[in-house]
Amino acid sequence: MKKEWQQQEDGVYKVRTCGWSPPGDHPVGCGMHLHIKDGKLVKVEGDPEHPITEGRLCIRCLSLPEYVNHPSRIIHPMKRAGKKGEDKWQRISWDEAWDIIVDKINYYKENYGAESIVVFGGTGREACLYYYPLGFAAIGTPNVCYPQSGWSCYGPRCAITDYILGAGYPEIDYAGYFPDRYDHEGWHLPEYILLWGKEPLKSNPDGFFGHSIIDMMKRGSKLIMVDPRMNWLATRATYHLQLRPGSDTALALGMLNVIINEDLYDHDFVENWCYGFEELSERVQEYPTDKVADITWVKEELIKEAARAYAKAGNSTMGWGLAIDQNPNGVQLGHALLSIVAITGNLDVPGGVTIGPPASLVGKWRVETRAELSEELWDKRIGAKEWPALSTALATTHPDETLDTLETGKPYKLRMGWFNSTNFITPTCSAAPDRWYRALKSLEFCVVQDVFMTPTAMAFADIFLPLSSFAEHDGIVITHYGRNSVFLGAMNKAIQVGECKSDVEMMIELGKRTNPKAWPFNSVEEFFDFQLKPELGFGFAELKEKGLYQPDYEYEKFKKGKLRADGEPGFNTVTGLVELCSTLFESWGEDPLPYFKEPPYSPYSTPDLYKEFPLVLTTGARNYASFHSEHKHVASLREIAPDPIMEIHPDTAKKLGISEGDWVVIENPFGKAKERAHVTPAIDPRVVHAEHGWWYPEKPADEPSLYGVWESNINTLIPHKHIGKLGFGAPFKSILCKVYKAEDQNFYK
Ligand SMILES: Nc1nc2c(c(=O)[nH]1)N[C@H]1C(S)=C(S)[C@@H](COP(=O)(O)OP(=O)(O)OC[C@H]3O[C@@H](n4cnc5c(=O)[nH]c(N)nc54)[C@H](O)[C@@H]3O)O[C@H]1N2
Ligand SMILES: Nc1nc2c(c(=O)[nH]1)N[C@H]1C(S)=C(S)[C@@H](COP(=O)(O)OP(=O)(O)OC[C@H]3O[C@@H](n4cnc5c(=O)[nH]c(N)nc54)[C@H](O)[C@@H]3O)O[C@H]1N2
Ligand SMILES: [Mo]
Repeated sequence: MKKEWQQQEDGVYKVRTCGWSPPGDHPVGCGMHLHIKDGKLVKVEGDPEHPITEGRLCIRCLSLPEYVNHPSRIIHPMKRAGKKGEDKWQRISWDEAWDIIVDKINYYKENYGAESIVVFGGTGREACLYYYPLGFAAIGTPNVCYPQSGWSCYGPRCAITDYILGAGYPEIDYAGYFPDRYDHEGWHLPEYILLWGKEPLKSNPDGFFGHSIIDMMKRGSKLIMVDPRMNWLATRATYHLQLRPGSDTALALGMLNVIINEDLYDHDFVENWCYGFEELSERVQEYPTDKVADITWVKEELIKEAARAYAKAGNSTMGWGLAIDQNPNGVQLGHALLSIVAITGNLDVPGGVTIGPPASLVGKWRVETRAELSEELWDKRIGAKEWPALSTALATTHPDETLDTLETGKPYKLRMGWFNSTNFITPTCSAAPDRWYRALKSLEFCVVQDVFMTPTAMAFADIFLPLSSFAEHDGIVITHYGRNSVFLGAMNKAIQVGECKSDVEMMIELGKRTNPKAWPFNSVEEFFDFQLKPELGFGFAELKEKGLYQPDYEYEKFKKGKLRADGEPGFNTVTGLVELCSTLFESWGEDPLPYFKEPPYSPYSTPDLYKEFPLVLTTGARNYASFHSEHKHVASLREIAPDPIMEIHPDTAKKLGISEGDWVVIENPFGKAKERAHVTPAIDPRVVHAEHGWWYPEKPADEPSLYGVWESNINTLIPHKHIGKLGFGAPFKSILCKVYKAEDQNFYK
């Protein structure tokens, strides 16, 4: 029977869907039609009726048929048939795979306790909703690990928001909640959009559809960009504050200095809804704009003008990006940015910054499954006691402590690993991947779920479980992982490739074998009904018919008692107010007010090292053609981005004898990586930028090559455990390095 979301035309079967992963993506839920012919995905087209993306798609979705039909995909379960690190595998059945895995889980639980098993998961792909229950309720371990040093993605921003605002993830108000979008009555166009360390055109981060920025620019919004690199948006910005990487907190405090001293703040909001304004006012006196200009390399007048423009506007919004998280001083930065938004009266108002309710929509089940673990077992979670600020907000281990545990066997030895959605010895989800690589060798038995063979799977997997792409499975997309979701979308299965299964299918199948009472679902539909019905009153079949569901938004929730569990007006914090001065930070031994601290390695914190390593390195700004380590084997995407690119200013390049396209070595005392120089005035002469995520599927698979994973491994330059006092943030976006032309220019020989 023809459904609303399926159509038949000229032998082509079209399925309407909202994408998530794999291949990697954050939950943007881009609307598209998958064209299926003879059981094969042949084409992808944007869905013009999708209220957010309106038919627009990026090249990663457009090239999905190449990814899905790729000859090197692994489409059956496999077990290792040689030594670890050797490219020898044997095809097995799902039943055999589950038998081996369940035997091993039982063996480690009985002999060493469930805590000897660790589940690793990567960024906010669909899998990130499910690796917690996979660990807590199917495997039964408290150790679920997001291995990026300092948990440096999204988690810090969410935790800061929980502690300072008691609310769900703050996002630019782009009218995403409303079916009539920008025409919605009561919605206002933001006059200024402040984008801080975020480039949403390329990244669509955390479920925010980046081209909404363009939509709003077309309607008249102006931009303030805070970014050490010139990019497309910065060229169109009214103000571009091209700061020294890692000096951000000083800049934010300098802007607060202007806003407070020039009396540009919203008195009503500050008096009624903020705690600690006096203390904050005193603190910002330590950051006059001349001093801040010296620290940040941004002209004093520009800092003043941008702060004034933002504060004086009728309403302004703010998008904060990864540069907040990847900074050991990032908690203070996030605190300062939320303070700017709050005291200028831009919180939870039309065209300002939206905030979600404290409890997330649908996604909260993932963390609640920890009720399956005894208190005694939960107490064994690695690093939880040592890092309470991190472990209160996030249900994982502390990433850096997890590496220490692997290296030392303390407080206990980890023996089994499950890699759910991370390929983290490539320069992705870890600092010091060379150390992780050596330490992970101590794991006796590992399971990897993935679509393709990766360096991580090649090095560690004993069992490889083949994963289906989003074209091949049912699912739900929840923007912002449920914390401030503008919509929920249906992912509709259109095809089956080999014996591949989704994360949800695998999790349920394993759970049924290991802990059946927690997994009563007889189908994925039943599972999604269980997720949706209590919150929304409708199930998965209805979501499929609708295509997507927008929940609407209520502004000024803090005035109406809609943010607190007790129904009182205010915010869900200790004081009931926006905590400009944080009672929780103080209770954890941290300064309750934002302050600037130099990056651990910088021209000013390590001047001697700076003499030998005279460039500030920032890494990982996104490009359209890949998602972290993914897509390197998709030929048409590789044609767009064939090599790892580092950016260097023409003056610096000239001094170093480097020309456009040269292979160069980027080096510091921790490690080195080879990338290709792009000589560009878009970057400050004192700063370089290098891409992350590079490996080479075309290079030898066997160890020691592991697909050339060590050749361009930029994360070997990022040291382990240089994290903030509360356990968050690491210097991925600001470290020192030197750069020289590589002796061997024939990289792909
Ligand atoms: N130097 C530097 N390093 C960085 C960054 C940076 O800016 N600079 N950014 C960091 C950030 S923010 C992050 S979040 C990390 C990301 O790091 P990771 O999330 O570890 O990224 P990948 O290495 O791409 O690993 C993802 C693996 O999961 C597979 N996969 C894709 N989709 C799915 C799915 O739905 N389910 C499952 N089970 N698997 C899937 C992919 O094929 C891939 O092999 O990288 C970090 N690394
Ligand atoms: N195409 C694609 N999209 C992705 C990803 C991907 O790999 N590919 N990864 C996803 C993931 S996991 C994440 S977390 C998001 C991240 O997405 P974003 O939050 O947008 O972060 P980035 O792209 O890392 O960097 C954004 C900007 O920060 C600037 N920047 C660098 N250092 C600093 C600094 O010290 N201070 C400031 N203020 N700015 C700095 C960079 O120049 C860049 O323009 O993207 C997601 N989307
Ligand atoms: Mo991320």
